Amino acid sequence: MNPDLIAQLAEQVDEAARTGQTLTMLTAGHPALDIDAAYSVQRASIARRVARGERLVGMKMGLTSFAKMEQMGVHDPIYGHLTDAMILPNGGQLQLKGLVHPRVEPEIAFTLASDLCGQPTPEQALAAVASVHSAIEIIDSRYTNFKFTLIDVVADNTSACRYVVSEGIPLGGMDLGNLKIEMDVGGREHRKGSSQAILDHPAKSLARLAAMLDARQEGLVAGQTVLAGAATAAVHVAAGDQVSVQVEGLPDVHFSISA
Ligand code: 0L1
Ligand code: MG
Repeated sequence: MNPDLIAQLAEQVDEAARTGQTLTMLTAGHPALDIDAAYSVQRASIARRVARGERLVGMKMGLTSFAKMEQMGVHDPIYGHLTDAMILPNGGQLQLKGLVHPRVEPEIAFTLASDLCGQPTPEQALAAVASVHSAIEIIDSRYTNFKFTLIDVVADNTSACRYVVSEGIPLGGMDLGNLKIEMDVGGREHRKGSSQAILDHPAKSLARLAAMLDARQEGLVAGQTVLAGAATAAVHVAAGDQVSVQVEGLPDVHFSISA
């Protein structure tokens, strides 16, 4: 696809995220956009953030539950980039001003001890992990009414907005395959899930991310954070909400929301 068009679309998604404005789906005006071009738009939008001084600190997996893949009519998860401007400290406060229509998802996150490239097995992927964390991802699609195609959402950095991680613990012999996960949003929404909903096992999600990056001659780097994916459906948030997530065996994570 024409590099000028990639740059123009990257500017559109980046400006929408920066200013909290909604965006018409890119595919409406550019029906020829394919998944490969969508990842190029995503990459170029992250390059704009980096040029403004943000630092790339990790990656996220999206659409990791088979239920959500079925809902979107796809068979593969998607990935996005995390920058330091997206970090919310554990116990911190998220301001709604400047966001479009945020939702929260309970997740498991990894911090990497070593680079992870190529096509690792889930066991090889876990061997690269320094610590595991409970996490909350705040997603905020820039598209009107949170409606998009797979190609649009990939271009929009898979709706990445902010994320919070708990203190990390070393993996040790912990089996992450079927941990109970609970999320409370403002005392009005309580969701329960299992880490198994994350691509069957969070380690499979990490291995899959490495393989997907490898297909674009990219890889994960020591020190990066990886959000492995959501264990339940996303929940809308409102000013005044406290949001907390408990993952069996991991430290808790929480934050509050202000107008
Ligand atoms: O992190 C996620 O699973 C979200 C991926 C993008 C789809 C959405 O915004 O719901
Ligand atoms: Mg997510």
